[in-house]
Amino acid sequence: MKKILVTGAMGQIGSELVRTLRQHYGTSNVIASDLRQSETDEGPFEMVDVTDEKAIYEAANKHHVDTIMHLAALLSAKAEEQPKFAWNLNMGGLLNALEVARKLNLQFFTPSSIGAFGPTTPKQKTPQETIMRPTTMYGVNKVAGELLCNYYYEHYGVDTRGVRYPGLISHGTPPGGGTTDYAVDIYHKALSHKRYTSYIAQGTYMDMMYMPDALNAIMKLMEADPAKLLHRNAYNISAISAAPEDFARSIQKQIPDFELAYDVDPARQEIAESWPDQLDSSAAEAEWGFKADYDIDRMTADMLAKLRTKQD
Ligand code: NAD
Ligand code: AKB
Repeated sequence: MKKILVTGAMGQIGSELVRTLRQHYGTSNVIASDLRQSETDEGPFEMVDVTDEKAIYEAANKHHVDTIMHLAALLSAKAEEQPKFAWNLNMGGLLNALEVARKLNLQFFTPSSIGAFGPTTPKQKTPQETIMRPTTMYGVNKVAGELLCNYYYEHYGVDTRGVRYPGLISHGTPPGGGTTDYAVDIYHKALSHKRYTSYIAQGTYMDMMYMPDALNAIMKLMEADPAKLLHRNAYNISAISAAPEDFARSIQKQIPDFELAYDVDPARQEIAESWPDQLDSSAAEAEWGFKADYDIDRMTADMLAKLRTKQD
């Protein structure tokens, strides 16, 4: 039975990952940690600032965990507004968490992102191994983070594992300031206003994924046979390549009078244009059986149904 410390556990991924992990491994075996505490969360929680290595160490040691899932980070759009702060949090936090994993001999997961790629990367079927010259601070952090995780595996034998997540779509905790956040907001506005104004331009494709597929990927990867993991830091995974008009078309199958307008934000548009349209996830499929269950229409139906339930 695993015992896991999750950093950044109150965020978009963490809040749902903690629930899934607790269903799987038992509530007392999953320790949520963050700078802020949820009022509704009922399992073990520690207030941990990841820029403080001692605080991570003490939480991990106190609960005798065998795994760290490190999620605390600043996402792409916010990181562009505060690049130095982003570097300190994204790189400093990761280094601290890896040091704790090394000292306590813990298994380690942290997500990379499609943001690790840049404008010179092939956009279609982006290979597992290809040009990685990102032009954002977030992307620089993600590439360096992948390399740092590999360093800890190669030099210290820490069992580090990671995926390059697409933009994640979920109905729980709102996203924290990324470029792909529009793909969550569009569903909320479809129900509340039957209209959405996109800050990303028509025809701008990015990789997207529904949260249940993202959570399944973590569970599968962390339980995979280590001998098969040739690309452990970090695997391309992919589900839905979509532009704003694809979300609109999918929503219109459920809400026929939904309308999409555009008011492009140049800063986030520039980031979006530097990212791939769709990753090739064949290494993840071959090495640990990655598979996405949700296409855009299945995701839309589920998102709208879940959001309607919350409105009632
Ligand atoms: P989020 O912004 O929703 O949540 C981040 C959490 O970290 C927040 O709860 C915040 O309070 C916490 N945090 C911030 N600073 C902290 C600190 N100093 N110490 C402790 N906690 C701190 O982010 P998310 O979307 O859940 O992303 C989690 C990870 O997944 C990040 O590494 C992100 O880059 C990666 N990722 C996310 C997506 C996505 O679409 N959500 C896609 C690709 C990769
Ligand atoms: C962001 O837009 O910053 C994130 C990501 C794809 O990493 N959603």
